[in-house]
Amino acid sequence: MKSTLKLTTTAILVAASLSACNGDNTTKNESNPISVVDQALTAQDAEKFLIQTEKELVKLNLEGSRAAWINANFITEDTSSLAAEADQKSTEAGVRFAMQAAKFDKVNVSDDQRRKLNILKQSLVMPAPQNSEKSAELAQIGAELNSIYGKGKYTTEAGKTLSLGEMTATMATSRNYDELLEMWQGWRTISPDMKPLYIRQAELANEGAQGLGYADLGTMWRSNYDMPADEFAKELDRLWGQVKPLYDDLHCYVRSELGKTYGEDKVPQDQPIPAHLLGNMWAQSWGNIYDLVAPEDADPGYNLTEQLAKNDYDEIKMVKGAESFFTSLGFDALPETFWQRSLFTKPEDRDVACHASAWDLDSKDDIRIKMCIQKTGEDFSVIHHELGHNFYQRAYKNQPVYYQNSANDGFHEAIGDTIALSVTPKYLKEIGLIDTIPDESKDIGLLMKMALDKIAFIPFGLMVDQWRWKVYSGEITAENYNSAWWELREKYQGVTAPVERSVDAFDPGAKYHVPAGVPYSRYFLAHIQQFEFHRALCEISGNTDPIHRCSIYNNKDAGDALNTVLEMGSSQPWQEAYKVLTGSGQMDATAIIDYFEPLHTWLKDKNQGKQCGF
Ligand code: X8Z
Ligand code: ZN
Repeated sequence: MKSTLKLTTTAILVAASLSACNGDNTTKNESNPISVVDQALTAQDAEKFLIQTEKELVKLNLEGSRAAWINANFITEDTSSLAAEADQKSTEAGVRFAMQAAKFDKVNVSDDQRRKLNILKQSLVMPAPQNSEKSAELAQIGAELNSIYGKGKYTTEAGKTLSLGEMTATMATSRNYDELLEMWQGWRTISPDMKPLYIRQAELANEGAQGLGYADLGTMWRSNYDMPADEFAKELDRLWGQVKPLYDDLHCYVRSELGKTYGEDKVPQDQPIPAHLLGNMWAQSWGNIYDLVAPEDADPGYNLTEQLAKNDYDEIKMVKGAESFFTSLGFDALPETFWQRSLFTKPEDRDVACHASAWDLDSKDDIRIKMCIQKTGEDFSVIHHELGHNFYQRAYKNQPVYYQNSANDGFHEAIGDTIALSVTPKYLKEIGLIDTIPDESKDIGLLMKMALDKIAFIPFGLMVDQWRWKVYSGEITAENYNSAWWELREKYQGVTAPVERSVDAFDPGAKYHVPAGVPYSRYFLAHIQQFEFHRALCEISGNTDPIHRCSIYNNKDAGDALNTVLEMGSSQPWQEAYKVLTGSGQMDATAIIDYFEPLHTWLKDKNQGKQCGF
């Protein structure tokens, strides 16, 4: 399902954006070397082609989404096979559309037509070679990888069989070094079987990308941001450079607190942190170990998971709660079918793809989420994240199918998170989830919790695709898959495998987006963007509180501004959509840096005399 040309984005299907064409109505050969140009073609031919293709896309998308939905909700041989068939069909169509679109490279077409043609040329995430045997193989591999991940379980030494959800819960709450280690290692037993499939998938998709004129698949992925691929990679480095000093101080402080908890023999103070001690299966966000690092005297004094339980929040009430934030901004309530067709809890009797996702089946109103909700504060945020996708999908449904997508894929991931930044103590009190708003002396605690979730994530958000880009370019070869993964984990995150990894290990495969073929830079971007969006919406709402205490709840002006951007879909280069909200066409990390400034000052003080770095 990851490889379909799905111009309407679900969280897991292609986040199609478009290629660079700012102020230039012809495609540059550098980024689009498929130039089987037909000189006799005209703008009228382009129009005819785009109209016809739109009709085919609508049909393919609906068929593909239905097959993928059934497969993800009921993983069996049969549903995987049907999903693979649908995937093959839409990937083959996507490759055909891309090739046909390239024929208009030198034709004088309108800006709007050029944008649609470019979108067609760039939207496939897993392009297949033009050979039906190979496209069938690619689709089957994709289904198989998803199936291995979705069915993944581990039987403990004590003989108990655990799902990822159960292991995730233990990773979040256990403070027992050995128990954490068993969970961490246990989950990674699901992925060695993926490795041969992954090697072949990379070969086939690379061949597909090369057939479309790209050097490799990574270059194709990087070409989707209204700027040349190389510039995009540099943008990510620049943004990371802005955040890194704060990350380094957070890392230093957390490592020293973990040293106090587990002992400095277990957490050496001059080494990367063992990856199983950070409250999360992938050490990607660390909010679950807040209690271990909470600043003395600045604890806000509530725990959202406990407050949800005290207030009888079940899964549906959690989703209703998140929905009501969006409706408070002026968005219409979710349709009845959302409640009837979504999956909110993990069924006991079958395998489902539990990784949270948001779907838009028909580009009209059939929006849904699929999520095995746990009744935690963490999942309350994830629900806001998923609904952000759904409200986006509904807002751009009236765009032509080519533009039924976010401005860039980071936007899609950032919207719900932007809303979740407004889930502040003031808001929680307003909806009755807490009784008192902690005073400002507790701000460092609030900021610490948020930094563990957001700042800790940023280098992870970057390294996943650093790894894949190097795999696709051939710089990382199959025998080095795992060692290169850990080199990047150490380099960017300063975390390390807690035990030596065996030669068979394929640890990247234990992270959903790798077997699912979902590009990951989008989440890095989203973490930068959401703070810029939050700051902009807070300004529009007339906020006078410090930015980390601002909530846009109930503010229709902020809702209108947000809706303007959502409705645009991908009809404009993302820089234009960015300007609508932030006034600037360039991403910038100063909003996130400013947000955490009081914490950064505090961390620098606490880290004095400590040995930092990894
Ligand atoms: O995959 C997701 C969402 C669905 S698009 C739940 N996220 C990334 C992850 O879990 O790794 C959200 C944050 C990062
Ligand atoms: Zn998402």
